[in-house]
Amino acid sequence: MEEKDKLDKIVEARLKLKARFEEKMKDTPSVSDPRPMGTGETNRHGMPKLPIGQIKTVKWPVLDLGFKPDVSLLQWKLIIDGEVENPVELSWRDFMDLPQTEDVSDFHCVTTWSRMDVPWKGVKLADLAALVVPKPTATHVLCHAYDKYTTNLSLEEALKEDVLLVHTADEKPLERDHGGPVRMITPQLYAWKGSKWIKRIEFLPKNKLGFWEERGYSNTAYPWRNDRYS
Ligand SMILES: Nc1nc2c(c(=O)[nH]1)N[C@H]1C(S)=C(S)[C@@H](COP(=O)(O)O)O[C@H]1N2
Ligand SMILES: [Mo]
Repeated sequence: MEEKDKLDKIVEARLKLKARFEEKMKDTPSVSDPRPMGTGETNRHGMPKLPIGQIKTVKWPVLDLGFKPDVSLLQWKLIIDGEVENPVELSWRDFMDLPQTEDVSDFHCVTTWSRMDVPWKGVKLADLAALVVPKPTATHVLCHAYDKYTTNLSLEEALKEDVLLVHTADEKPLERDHGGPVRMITPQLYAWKGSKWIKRIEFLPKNKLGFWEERGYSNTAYPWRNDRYS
C-alpha cells in the first residue's frame, strides 16, 4: 500500500473509533466535571491547572518498582493484541514510521507533584488502536511493561487525543529513568496510568486491574476529584 493510503486509512479508522467513543469521552470527569477541585487558571479541558492536593514541581522525580529495564532500540518491540481484528508486533522502525504527534501537557503524580507544560513527541494511542482495529466487544486496555508493571484504562480514557506513547520529552530522547525508549502518558489521569517501558497493549472485553489498581489505587484515577485510592 502507498504510504499516503496507509496514513489515510489510519486517520479514517481513528475517526470511526472516536465516533464510537465520543459520547462516553465527553462524559468523563476530566472534561465534564461540573465541580472540579483544584486551583489556578483553567487548563485546555476547562479544569483548574493544579488539581486538588498537588504541588507544582520543576524537577521530574523518578518513580518505579525499583528496577529500570534496559531495552535497546534493536530489542524493543511493541505488541498490540487481545480483542482486536489485526494484532501487530511493531519494531522501533515500524513505530517511528507511524504518524508522529507533538503535544504539551501536564503530568500529575498521585504522590502529589505535578509537572506542568511538558513538551512530548510520540504516537497517539488512538492511532495505534486504529491500526489494530478493536473489536466491537473491546472496552478496556491493559498495558504491560518490560519491568512487569501493568496498568488498566477504559477505552474512553485511552483513546483521548492527548494519550501518547512518547519517545521524546523536553526535546530529548526519553530517558531510561522515565521509561525510555517509550512510555505512555495520560495527562487527564494520575500518571501511574501511564506505563513506562511499555511493551504490550492488550485490548480486553472487560476491565482488569493493573499492578497499583490491585493494591488499593483507584481504578479511575481522576486528579480533579482527588480520586487516589479505591
Ligand atoms: N513500567 C512502569 N511504569 C510506571 C511505573 C512503574 O513502576 N513501572 N510507575 C508509575 C507511577 S506510580 C508513576 S507516578 C509514574 C512515574 O513516572 P516518572 O518516573 O517518569 O516520574 O510512572 C508510572 N508508570
Ligand atoms: Mo505514582
